[in-house]
Amino acid sequence: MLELPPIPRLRPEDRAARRSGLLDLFESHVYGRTPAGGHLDRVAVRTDEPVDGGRRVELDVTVAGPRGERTVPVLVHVPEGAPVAVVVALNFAGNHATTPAPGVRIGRNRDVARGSRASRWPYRAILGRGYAVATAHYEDFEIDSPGHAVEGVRGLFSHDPRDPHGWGAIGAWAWGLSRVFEAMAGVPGFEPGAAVALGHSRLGKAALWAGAQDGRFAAVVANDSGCGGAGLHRHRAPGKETIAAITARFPHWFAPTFAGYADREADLPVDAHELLALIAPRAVHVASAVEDLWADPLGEYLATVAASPAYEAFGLTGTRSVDEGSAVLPTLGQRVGGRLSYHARPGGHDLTAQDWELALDAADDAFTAEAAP
Ligand code: GTR
Repeated sequence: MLELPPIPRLRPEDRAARRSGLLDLFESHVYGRTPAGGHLDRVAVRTDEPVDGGRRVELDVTVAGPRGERTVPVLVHVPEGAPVAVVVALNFAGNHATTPAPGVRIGRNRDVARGSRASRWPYRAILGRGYAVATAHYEDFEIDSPGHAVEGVRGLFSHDPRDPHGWGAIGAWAWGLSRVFEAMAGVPGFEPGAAVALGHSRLGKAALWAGAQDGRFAAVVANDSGCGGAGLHRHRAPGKETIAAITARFPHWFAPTFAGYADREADLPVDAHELLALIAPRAVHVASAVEDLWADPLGEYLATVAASPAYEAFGLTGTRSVDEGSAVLPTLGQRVGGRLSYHARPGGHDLTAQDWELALDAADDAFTAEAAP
């Protein structure tokens, strides 16, 4: 029996206090506190050229904190005409890995081939749907291994690795997503419209945490985000990643306190459905791949079911009504729900063209169909 902290039915005047209490719990027990005092410092345009369906723009984005600054290359694709929204998404291997285009500058991963991850970045299709997309290599914000906190974004602030509530790399990547969004104002002649934070896997965790903290993201897409993302910690399933497993391999992702919940999932004061609820009434789309047992697809779906009351309180729909929120996955390849939605597709851990298509359907619905409250 899955016992979760309930989503209370609140009077509108009590929502702000509940929201800040929940944010505080996620900061203290999961991701750590994002320090104040950082900002986007400046944006320089390096290249701006036409591509099939729009333009490709490369930016140098300089972010700063009290102890210094760093410059991150950002690759932007802009559609023809006014975009519906801009999708802000970090990538794993470098901007040049997202496209075979010869002009895109090679990043820190010199041995990664141009376009080697292009299947995850169907730019032509995204532009065709009227969306802009901005990406940066996640390790340009924060190196993804323990002991490197001084080299990345966290090093721009005073960072004490012994602080039990200090922020981890997921917090730094989430911070980076907000700065990339702000940098879009530096793209000549571009009005971004709404913003969507999107991420796959560990970067899906970061997208959710960015959306929970930054209300300027009108929608969040978390693809195969699993443990520490949309997956319910309290859901038991064979082969899934647990708090013990994730904090042993990736201690640098979270606040040090989080590891204390290894094998004590029921004691964690929050669970993933409350992370989704923090984003309500803004749109959330959770995506799973049915063979990706490590990310626990059913635990991700059940998080959306459990978070649905937070949307229903605004007169919006989640996924609870789907088959009365039964404990089986909805039909593969179909998006279910409303402002909070879900899909599972066949296959394994990946970000595919089908994932993008269904995610952009969710964004289309959020920006056009269900009127904003
Ligand atoms: C795995 C990790 C997952 C997920 C994934 C990824 O090794 O255990 O939590 O984040 O990496 O980012 O691809």
